Amino acid sequence: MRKILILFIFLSTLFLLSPVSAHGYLAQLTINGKSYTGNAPGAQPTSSVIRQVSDISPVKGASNPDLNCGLSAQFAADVADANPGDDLAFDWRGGDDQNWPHNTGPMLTYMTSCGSSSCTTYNSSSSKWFKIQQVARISTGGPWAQEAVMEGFPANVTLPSTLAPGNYLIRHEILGLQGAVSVGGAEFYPACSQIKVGGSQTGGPSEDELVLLPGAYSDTDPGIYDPNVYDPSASYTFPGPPVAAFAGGDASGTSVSGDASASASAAGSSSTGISGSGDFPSSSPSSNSPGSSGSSSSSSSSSSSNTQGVCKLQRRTTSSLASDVNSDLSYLVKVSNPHTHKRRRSILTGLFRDLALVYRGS
Ligand SMILES: [Cu+2]
Repeated sequence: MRKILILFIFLSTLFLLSPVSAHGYLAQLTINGKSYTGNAPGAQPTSSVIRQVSDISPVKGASNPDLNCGLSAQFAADVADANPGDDLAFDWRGGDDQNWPHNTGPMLTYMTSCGSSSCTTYNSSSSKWFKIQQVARISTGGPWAQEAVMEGFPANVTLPSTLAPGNYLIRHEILGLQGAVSVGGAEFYPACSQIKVGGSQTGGPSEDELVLLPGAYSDTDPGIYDPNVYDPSASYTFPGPPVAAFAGGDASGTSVSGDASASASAAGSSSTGISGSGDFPSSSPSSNSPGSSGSSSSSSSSSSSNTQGVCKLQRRTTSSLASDVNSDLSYLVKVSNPHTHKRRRSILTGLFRDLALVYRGS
């Protein structure tokens, strides 16, 4: 009987721990069919347009400096060419190239101007960002658009059709709200890509649509601390500023096409072409001091290192637990990767049922 109890405790622990260690990163960006590969966290960096982050773990805390572009984000060597109205596809992956592990929470897209020179050495830590798109549940009571990313589809975003030419960072962000029923439970996954927009449009945000990141969010914002996150009929309030008017305004946050199981193509495409107000800041922010050599990595806060420490600890705990288990259970470890939650859940449910029968029968 004691053996069964120990087994039961192990299984419960594995079940509780492993989703926590399931995180990920932006592995690829595709612009009008042309793909740019990102560097996995920790990998020797190769030329990319996606700024490499140091770990697949999330940024924790709305005021964490790494909210800017991800954990200790580094400058990338390349820039991707794009044009107003282009379709972008953000392909997020879990660690070990598994599917993205989460399906709860919105996805938001911001941009900022790198000024007159290329984004390759642009420090965005004090930059002013504007929002061009945001998606939540695909319909009232329906799944989150993020669900499609979990199923292996990229998240689709369309550049505003009137976007003025220039050097931009595009910041695609997934919010993991699976723990958002507690204050501080939200997981932030921002990823910055360096693009150069061509054309001769004149659109841009107005001054009051610009925000700092961190700065635009608070840990107690209704869309970040959300006790009703698992209630499908509950309304959701996006954090941060509204979608910039020239990018379609708030309408782009709710107009979605297709269901999440078929495509993550949520909104984006709804840039309505409202002509820009023309007061988009054309010079780079004064805080972007020419001598600043580091990216946001220099401002990596202790809280983010703690976050990574905790995540690594959790991974270690899970794997050492796994190595302790007897060989009969080794297949459980094999299916404990992030994108087989459902399958593992049903296997575990079956095992629990069997254990309960054994228990009752003994
Ligand atoms: Cu995660």
